[in-house]
Amino acid sequence: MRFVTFHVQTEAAHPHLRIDHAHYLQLLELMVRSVRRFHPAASVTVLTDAVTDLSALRVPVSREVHPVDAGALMLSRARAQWAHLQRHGLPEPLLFLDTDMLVNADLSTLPAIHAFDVALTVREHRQMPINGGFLLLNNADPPRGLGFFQRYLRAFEHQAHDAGRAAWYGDQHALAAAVASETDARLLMLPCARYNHTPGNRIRKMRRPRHDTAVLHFKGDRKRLMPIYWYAHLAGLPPVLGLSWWAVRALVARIQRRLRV
Ligand SMILES: [Mn+2]
Repeated sequence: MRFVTFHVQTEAAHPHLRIDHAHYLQLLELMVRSVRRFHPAASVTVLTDAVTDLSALRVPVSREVHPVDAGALMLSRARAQWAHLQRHGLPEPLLFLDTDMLVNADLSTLPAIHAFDVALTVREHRQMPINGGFLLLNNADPPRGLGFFQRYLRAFEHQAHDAGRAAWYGDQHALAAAVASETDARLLMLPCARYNHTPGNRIRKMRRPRHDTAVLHFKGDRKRLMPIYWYAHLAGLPPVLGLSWWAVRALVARIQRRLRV
């Protein structure tokens, strides 16, 4: 199984939040570690642009450069994903996932359990029922999954005259449109509660391990919680030790920031 994410160093930060590149790389690194914890042999590819500096990453990733329009990040991501698929095909199942996610279970069992070409995560949300952070393509019948992706990208390009949508959330509208009109690919709709879970935005929500959750998604300012969950439940330390380790690191980082300004 292969894992592919997207990250660029850009000033056009998400409207809901501003976190700097160094911080994003830390999250990306934890995401990669979580993938490797449950899939030791898996490769992780980062789709990025020519100028983004990934040298601070302390985990092995394949860097793949694509053209990126900072004003249309999500559309650029979809185009880069499509270019990746055209370049490599689907020799194995491939999961496109966000950098602000932690993998919390072995996902390679999904293709063994279900017959599908494309797996997406759905939630109760009228405008955006499908979250764009999780898109799994199975390799059982590659043309079907690739066909779906091409129709998704076409739907995205079609609505991209709306500049806001090309920047953020356009992927989710386009996915919903592609799903609604799909006739060929076998779609597997997975519950967000299990495969794309957004935890409560409280530090205390990180206390317990989520054994029922295969993927955690630290949206918006939940990103600050991602290292806490990692150190408490995935780093391989006893939770109390992991949490203490996180607390010491957070304190040191805060002091370093103070000293710098
Ligand atoms: Mn995300």
